[in-house]
Amino acid sequence: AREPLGPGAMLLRGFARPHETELIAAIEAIITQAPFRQMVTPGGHQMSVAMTNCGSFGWVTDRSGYRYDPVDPESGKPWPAMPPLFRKLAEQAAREAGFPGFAPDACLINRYEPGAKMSLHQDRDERDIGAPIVSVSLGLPATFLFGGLKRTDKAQRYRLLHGDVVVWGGPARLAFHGVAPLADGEHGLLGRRRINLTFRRAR
Ligand code: MD5
Ligand code: FE
Repeated sequence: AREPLGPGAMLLRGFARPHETELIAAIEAIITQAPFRQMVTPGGHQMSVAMTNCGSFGWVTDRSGYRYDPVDPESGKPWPAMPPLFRKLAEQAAREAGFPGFAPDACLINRYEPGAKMSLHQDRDERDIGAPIVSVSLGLPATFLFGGLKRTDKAQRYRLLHGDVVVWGGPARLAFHGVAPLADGEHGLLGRRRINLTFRRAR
């Protein structure tokens, strides 16, 4: 089912569910190569969300700033390749939402444990702001905050569940957004965690 959340933002409820087992197996393979880590912001704060990446580029932050890096700074090696299933799923979801031809070159993998959150921010480190971002939610449910183009615009709250996919493009591409502190719970496949994949065209 397609559910518009606002201009340019389309929720595809359960779109990833048929692929849950393969997605989780692929994530497990990625994290043996590039483990989750809690990165530090340029301001010196450790993020509560743990992150890793796959694909040609990975999003990283440290004291020197945010960037897309072809190399994992922890290992000095390229990020694990993006599994073909990831690429296909992101391309299909983008197409359903009106963005045909989406070719992600970066996949940021976020891991939320109970209490982890992501403060309101914009995603503006990608070169082509015309390309959408596709996000895939797995595991525990989250309360997603979807604001406007100004930080002070009132945010709408949406519950994102295991298997939900959201395509953020057009006017939503630069909207402020965040994730409320994760409530504790137990998910049948992922335990006490939420994992979010975000597919991006970085370069
Ligand atoms: C998450 N991650 O649930 C979210 C999903 C991030 C991040 O925000 O930067 O890693 S991506 C949500 C998103 C992306 C681009 C635009 C908008 C939302 N939006 O307009 O609300 O871990
Ligand atoms: Fe974001």
